[in-house]
Amino acid sequence: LEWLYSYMIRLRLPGGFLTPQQWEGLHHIAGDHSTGVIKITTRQTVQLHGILKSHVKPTIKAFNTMQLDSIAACGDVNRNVVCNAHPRQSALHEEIFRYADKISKLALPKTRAYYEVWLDEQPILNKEEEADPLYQDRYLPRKFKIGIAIPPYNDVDVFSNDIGLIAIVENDKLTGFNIAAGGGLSTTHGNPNTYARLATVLGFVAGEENTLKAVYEIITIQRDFGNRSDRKQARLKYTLDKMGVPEFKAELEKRCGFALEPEKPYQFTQRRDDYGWYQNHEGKWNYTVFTENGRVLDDDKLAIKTALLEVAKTGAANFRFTCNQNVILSDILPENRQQVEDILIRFGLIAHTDNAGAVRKSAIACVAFNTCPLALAEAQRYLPTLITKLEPVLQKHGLADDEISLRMTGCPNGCGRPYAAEIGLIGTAYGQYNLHIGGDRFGYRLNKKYKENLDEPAILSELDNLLGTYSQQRYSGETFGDFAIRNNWV
Ligand code: SRM
Ligand code: SF4
Repeated sequence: LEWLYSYMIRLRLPGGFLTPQQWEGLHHIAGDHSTGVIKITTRQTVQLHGILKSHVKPTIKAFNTMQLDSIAACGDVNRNVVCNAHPRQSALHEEIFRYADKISKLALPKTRAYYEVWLDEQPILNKEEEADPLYQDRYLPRKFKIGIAIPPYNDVDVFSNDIGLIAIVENDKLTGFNIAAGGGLSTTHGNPNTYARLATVLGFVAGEENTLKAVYEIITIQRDFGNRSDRKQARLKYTLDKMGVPEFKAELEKRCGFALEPEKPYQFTQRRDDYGWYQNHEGKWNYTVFTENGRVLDDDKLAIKTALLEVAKTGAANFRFTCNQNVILSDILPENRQQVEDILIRFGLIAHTDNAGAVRKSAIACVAFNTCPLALAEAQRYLPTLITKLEPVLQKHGLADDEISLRMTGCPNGCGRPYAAEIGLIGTAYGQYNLHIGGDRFGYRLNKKYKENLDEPAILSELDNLLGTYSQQRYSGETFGDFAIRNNWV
């Protein structure tokens, strides 16, 4: 007898896009092979949990019939490439969004092992044909992440990536990208050599060819210089800090064969999702559904999973996932909007999205218990309850409509990017969290630890005090994170 092993499968979805047919297929695969819950992740893709060992191959095969794969969604390789999700964010959205796919392909491992192991492809015996110019025979020292942002929107949290590309649009044309390197959020409790870091902007790169070259060569620098003996020091952020930014940049320019131009001006003014209906420049409609912590399931209050299936069956909307763990029903022709809206109304999704509070709609929680083996505390199963208890506090202080970013993780790995939130709750033990404050609202500044090992009453009481002072003493328009810094709380 063998243990009853069960697995999680995460899809590679550059830019987080599925056709309605693919969503319908995903719905059924989730039902046939997993717990049935479709989880939208903080990197704009979906994962399924509880896939029993005997179901792994059928699941991967079923995805393959829909042109979907999970290659490099985990492991010491470049991960899912994220890009601003909402098509209305720029007339150039489609052009910029396509970079996610180009970069994903550029950094995809060349080995056919996935096809051989899971899809019964016949192995190629000639080793030379398998040589991978990027990963060679050793992959990367650690996972590697790339994000693309279109200012003023930073829903991808661009600076938390190993490489962040910031699209620069001049005279309605995409001229290139500011390129940032060295973002990464994970820390380890009790290990002072680990730290969260936001990416440093190195400069501007014009045109597609040079952009892809620069991305590629940053990966090769990490491949060649990254720490391969200590996994806690192996991310690009440590490589960059060890080399120093000037030396890193010089090495990059040497490998690229061109110099980076000085960074171009840009500004981020929004990180949360645009909920509800928005039309893009072509007149197509998009509806962002509030999907709390990315969990798509039917429960006794809301049949969100069935509702999304109904929408998919109309064929009228694509499905785009956001790094805030929501789904956008997108690219809907004006003549099809009513049909989709009728479904959303019938299943209560519009009321659900409209009625959720501002903090709840800006919040993120990682998976944590009961599937994450690294969890020390609850996150997605608990944050909704905590917010329900926090809402009267916000109400009391007149802050019910303040979109304060609140993020929770079950451990310091930072999968819900809590270090880049105005309020971060980072699990230390069951029911206990470190409270971080002082991050900014748009992803430019990390927060800092304010109090350690708080349980629920302590979290609520601390936040009651802090929010009370903020509501009384803030300048007009000042955010909670900025106020915390001005007040020297951290
Ligand atoms: Fe993560 C490991 C879930 C985004 C930093 N992450 C894990 C694992 C696979 C646990 C494990 O290694 O056994 C978690 C699976 C839990 C489960 O039961 O499903 C897990 N990470 C997630 C997701 C699903 C959280 C979510 O609720 O959405 C996100 C999936 C993203 C995706 O689609 O690819 C997720 N993880 C992140 C992010 C945020 C981001 O990338 O924007 C981070 C922080 C950014 C960064 O990488 O610095 C993150 N995850 C980690 C780390 C720490 C990495 C490090 O540098 O040390 C680990 C642990 C590790 O790699 O050793 C980890
Ligand atoms: Fe698991 Fe920790 Fe990531 Fe949460 S932050 S999903 S607990 S590894």
